[in-house]
Amino acid sequence: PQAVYRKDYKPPPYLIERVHLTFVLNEDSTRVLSRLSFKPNYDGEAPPPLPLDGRKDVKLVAVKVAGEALAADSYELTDKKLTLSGLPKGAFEVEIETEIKPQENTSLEGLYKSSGNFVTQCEAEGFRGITFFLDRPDVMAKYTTRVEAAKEPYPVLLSNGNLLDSGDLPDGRHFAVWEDPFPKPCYLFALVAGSLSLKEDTFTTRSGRSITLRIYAEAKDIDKVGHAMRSLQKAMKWDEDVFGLEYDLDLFNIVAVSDFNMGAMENKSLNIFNSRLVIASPATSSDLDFARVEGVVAHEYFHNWTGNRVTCRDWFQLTLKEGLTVFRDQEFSADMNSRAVKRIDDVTRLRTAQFAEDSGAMSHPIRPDKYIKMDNFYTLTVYEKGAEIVRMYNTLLGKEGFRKGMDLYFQRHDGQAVTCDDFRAAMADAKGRDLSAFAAWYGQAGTPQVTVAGEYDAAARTFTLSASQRTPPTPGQSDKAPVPIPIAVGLLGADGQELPLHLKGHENGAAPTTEVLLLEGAQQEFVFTEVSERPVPSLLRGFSAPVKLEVEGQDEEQLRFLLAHDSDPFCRWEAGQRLLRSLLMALYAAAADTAKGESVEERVAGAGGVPEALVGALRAVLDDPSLDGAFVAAAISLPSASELIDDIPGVDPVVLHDVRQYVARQLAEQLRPELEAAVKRTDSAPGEAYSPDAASAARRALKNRALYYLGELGDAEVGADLLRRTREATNMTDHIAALAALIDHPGAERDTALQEFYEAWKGEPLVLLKWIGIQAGAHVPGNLGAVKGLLGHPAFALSNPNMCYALFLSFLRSTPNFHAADGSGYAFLADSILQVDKVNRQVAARMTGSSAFTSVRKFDARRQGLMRAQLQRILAQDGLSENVYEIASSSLQ
Ligand code: HT7
Ligand code: ZN
Repeated sequence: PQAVYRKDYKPPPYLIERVHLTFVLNEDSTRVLSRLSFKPNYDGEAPPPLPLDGRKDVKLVAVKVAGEALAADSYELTDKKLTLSGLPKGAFEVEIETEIKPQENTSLEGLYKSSGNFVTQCEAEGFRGITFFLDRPDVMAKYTTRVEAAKEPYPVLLSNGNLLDSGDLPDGRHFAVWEDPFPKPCYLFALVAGSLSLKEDTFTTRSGRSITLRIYAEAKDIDKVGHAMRSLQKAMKWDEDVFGLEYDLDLFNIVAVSDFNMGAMENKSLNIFNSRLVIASPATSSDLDFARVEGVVAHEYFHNWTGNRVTCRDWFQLTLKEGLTVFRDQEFSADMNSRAVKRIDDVTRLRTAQFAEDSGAMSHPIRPDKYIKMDNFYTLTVYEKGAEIVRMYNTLLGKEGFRKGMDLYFQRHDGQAVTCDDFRAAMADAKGRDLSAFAAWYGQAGTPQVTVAGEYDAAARTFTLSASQRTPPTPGQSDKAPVPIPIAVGLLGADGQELPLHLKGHENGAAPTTEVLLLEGAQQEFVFTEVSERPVPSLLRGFSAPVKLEVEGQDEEQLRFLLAHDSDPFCRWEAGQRLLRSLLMALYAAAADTAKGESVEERVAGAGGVPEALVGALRAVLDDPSLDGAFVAAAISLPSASELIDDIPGVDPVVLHDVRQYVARQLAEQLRPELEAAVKRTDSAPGEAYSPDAASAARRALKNRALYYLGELGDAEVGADLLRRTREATNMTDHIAALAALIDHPGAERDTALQEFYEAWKGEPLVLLKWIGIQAGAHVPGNLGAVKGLLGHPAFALSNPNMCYALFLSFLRSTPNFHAADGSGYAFLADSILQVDKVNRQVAARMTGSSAFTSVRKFDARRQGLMRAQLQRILAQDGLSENVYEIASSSLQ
């Protein structure tokens, strides 16, 4: 397979101004007629050849240039290109007729069928699976789309923009013509034809225009789209209030489909969603589902400006739209719910999954330098780390400065396809600030490690922070330069109060309680003056940069102090996490030393187990009724194994898992009265109506975290209580949490709860995803047989991405089974990747990329050998997709 390099970018030789498409949809095949108006974009006199992107399964029926059929020597057709030559000077029209078979398209790229409906997915390079085209985002054109289909099975015919015309045709067929007045790249093209129900509402913009909002879903789900509709309305209002951005058409459509490779797609005025991110009801959806629907509906809506009106010049710039839009959706959710808890959740995700990506075989900068399949670069790095880079501009420029930068960005680039440098320039120019050093964040992979040491000089009343940074080498990038790192800092006095800050060189009369230090070089010192007492520093407040922080001289007492007093909720939570992390690391070292006892339990207990001081600090948090329940739930949660693995060379993942379980059990035993009290305090009253609002969700978060810990006791009484809770739950959050607390404890309650869950929800595929996921992720050793059994269960379908993710990605989290010492878990994953690859290459690649296979080197020698053998087996497969090839081959290097 051929890689594409960022350095090779060249503008296209021609641009397309107008696109007229006609889709004739039929049961056996679809005809696509495309009329394209080209204009030259080349230098010189002689028209160069025009290479149009295509795919093997797109059958060329006819091609004309300027109304004339092309002679055989004027075009060349290969599996991937249709190249036209001998073209006229100046502007000209090309007409292309193709035939495709959406009903046989299981890749879910281009035009395909889902639950009997026709749908498209064109990002990143799916449009070329429909017709031959300049399938690249810097070719922006105005589209008119005519859709023709049989009326009875496909009463709804949709495309981008405004409906121009519609009517009946002979033979029970009908048509609709849509026109999109905004120029767009083809990846934002969309078409839907099917039998769908509709919920309609409106939104009045700040300039008084009434926008029609429509959500389409299968009839059985249409009563569950209210939350998505409210989320859309809130998002539209928020974008006006915060960024002054108003919706630009009179109609906004969302369509929910059940077969979709990713979460959703921001096609201009016709967003297409994975149904799991639209459909929500208290009985069938958890609080997390409600929050995700709100966040993703907003994310896709926000793309209308950040992605659609201003798009990417090339796919290497993907973070331009995704990093920025993730930042926007994070801020939206923070404003709608608890800002502190949202930040903690986002940082947890970054540290658990993105940091692992940054230190694995597929490590890449937020703006990658090369790819084989662009689909493999819709990653946590491009999205989540990209959002952190945008957040750093916000931190440095302040809210108003950032808004000015956004205004300038739109003023300069509306209607254009631009680069990450253009965005950074707008941010810099808006406030006259030099942000050129931030270029390093776009080109450098890996997570910087920052070390900070503090020194108090009582006589001089100064406190000096010495900060240094280092980024470890990543594959293909051994030398790393320093990057600019904003470190938000506060200083706490002995009474836990914040001290006023006087940063040397920054004196301007004000004495804030948080200062943002900018670490630009490899090493730097920052001096605070007028510091009246030896302070406890609160560092990296709000997680002001995506780095790993080590604080020299920070002892457990200081961390307990910060956990009890820090006014910055992120740092308060982080203090607890640091205490837990260092405990887990110490216990792992003991557990891995087989000379120290027979079992992991013995070795860990011999090392002192969980210290009383830590239990006491967590007890104080649990008992503090003034704290948000979701914050408490996060504060008593253990850091994920994947966060720890990077710091344990040659880790034995099962021993690490056992250590985490041991600590969880110890905490449950020692905090039992407080956990039970928390459950009692937060339990819903009988018959209480469910509400997804932040305060109610926070109560449930604490209750269910406490129940999880209690479940770890494996106590018969708790087991019976959990089973009762699965039966009496009035909402899915509580039902699934009780089942999750039972799932690792074999016994009658677990089996009964699983069986009853299935019986209750067997008609609801979206709910069964939870049932599949919870079983596949169970930590019960020897569970692989049960997981294999799920593959043959009537609830499971390999062709449905959601089902694959629920089963296979959950299995990856089942450490004792996935990492089983005999290699059976790895073999199962490899078999499954190969099987899925034949049906859907994007899903197979996601299964490969999300697994430990991309981090082989982090594990013990035996497991490395077992994983490598499976990667070799995958690579030896005939007909392996380029998607899986790219990830598997990088993982072996
Ligand atoms: N922009 C959307 C990306 C997307 C996608 C990419 C590759 C393959 C399938 C896909 N479906 C959607 C989603 C988003 O970030 O908003
Ligand atoms: Zn996006």
